[in-house]
Amino acid sequence: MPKKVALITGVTGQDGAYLSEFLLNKGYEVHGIKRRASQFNTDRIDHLYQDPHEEDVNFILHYGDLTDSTNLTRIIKQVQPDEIYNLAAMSHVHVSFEMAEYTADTDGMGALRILEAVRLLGLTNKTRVYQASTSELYGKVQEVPQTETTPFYPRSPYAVAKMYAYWITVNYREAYNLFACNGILFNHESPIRGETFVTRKITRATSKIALGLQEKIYLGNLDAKRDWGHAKDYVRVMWMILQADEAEDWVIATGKTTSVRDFVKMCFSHIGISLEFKGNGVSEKGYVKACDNNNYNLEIGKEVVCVDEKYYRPTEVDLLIGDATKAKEKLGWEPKYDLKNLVDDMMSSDLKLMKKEEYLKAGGYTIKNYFE
Ligand code: NDP
Ligand code: GDR
Repeated sequence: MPKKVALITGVTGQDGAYLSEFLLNKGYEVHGIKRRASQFNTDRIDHLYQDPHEEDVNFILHYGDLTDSTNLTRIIKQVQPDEIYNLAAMSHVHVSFEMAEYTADTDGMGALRILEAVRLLGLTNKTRVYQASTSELYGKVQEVPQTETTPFYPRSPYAVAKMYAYWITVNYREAYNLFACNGILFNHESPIRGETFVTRKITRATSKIALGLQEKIYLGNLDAKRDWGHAKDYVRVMWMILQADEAEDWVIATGKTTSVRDFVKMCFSHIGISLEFKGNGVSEKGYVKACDNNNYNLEIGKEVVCVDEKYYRPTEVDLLIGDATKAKEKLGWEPKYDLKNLVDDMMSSDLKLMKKEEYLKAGGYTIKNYFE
């Protein structure tokens, strides 16, 4: 059997890294598109790197960008993929309000550029396309839990761009019989989640506060509720979606929702510290209520969480909770991680990282050394 060939856009991101590992383990030849950057941006996939001078190389990187259709067309022509996973995106909802046009170009038009390249290259019968759609499409709450039939009401430039990508994927499926699917994935996190998404921001800060490297964390809306799963569970289902008999759209979620405030409490509780919150809105604060861990010397009553309204969004998505019944019944997908396991995984990893930082700081190694 010849090896299956996959092309992943956004290979340097959280999902791109886990998906690459997953597909390589399945025996795929994996091609990834990475952006040129002034510094190495491949931390998440460095462990998968294979020297191109060796024989039988199965992990191959190409420079590219979703805003450049000639580049995308050339890579797809060269790679002749059986499966394309379009994961690349300007994926930060808050930042999309600052970079609305770029977000539309990358997240919306980028999907069209991929689909159109597949069509123009005559690959519609060969290549299957996965589009990284999102629970942000639901936006303003219409119904809960959200399913494949819940109406969309996007609440950010990011979500509006992703809505175009969603429908153009459906349209290419219907118009050209292309095997193109949307995975409507709810939030999924991991130890390699980007540091400015709220879960990772919290696990990093909790670890730093516990080790005395940081005083407190500033957050935005503590009332927002999200359905958080583990990225490892979610990349597995991306692959399952493209192995299905029919091209369809799928909701992927855990079915449980948790507020940002409770997520903070869970992270502190992982290290034996309980918090209490007082006040509301911008004046709400989180204090240490009890500390049952002798390794961490946090005094009772210490203020560790504050609200800064600069993290509020012009329009917010208040409540996401997904119903993945269709994927469970038709694809046989089941998540292996629950929220507690996710918190444990992220906290253990960030505690290790921050201990390394503490060690380097104690030894006098800081970024300032470069400029002295
Ligand atoms: P990340 O932000 O971690 O990764 C995004 C990837 O896209 C990075 O590799 C980034 O490159 C790349 N990228 C950004 N802009 C461009 C561009 N113009 N051209 C080419 N590549 C680009 O996102 P995730 O891994 O978390 O998410 C993967 C996809 O799934 C995204 O499309 C996201 O919108 C979507 N999604 C994510 C969910 C989640 O909870 N994680 C939930 C639902 C959908 P670089 O490393 O150089 O920045
Ligand atoms: P989200 O993730 O917007 O759901 O998009 P994020 O972690 O950024 O925000 C989740 C919720 O937390 C609230 N929040 C904060 N968010 C951030 N980033 N920083 C803060 O300090 C903070 N304080 C409170 C937010 O207001 C929000 O309600 C993610 C991305 O991965 C998208 O690409 C993906 O499509 C969706 O998940 C599903």
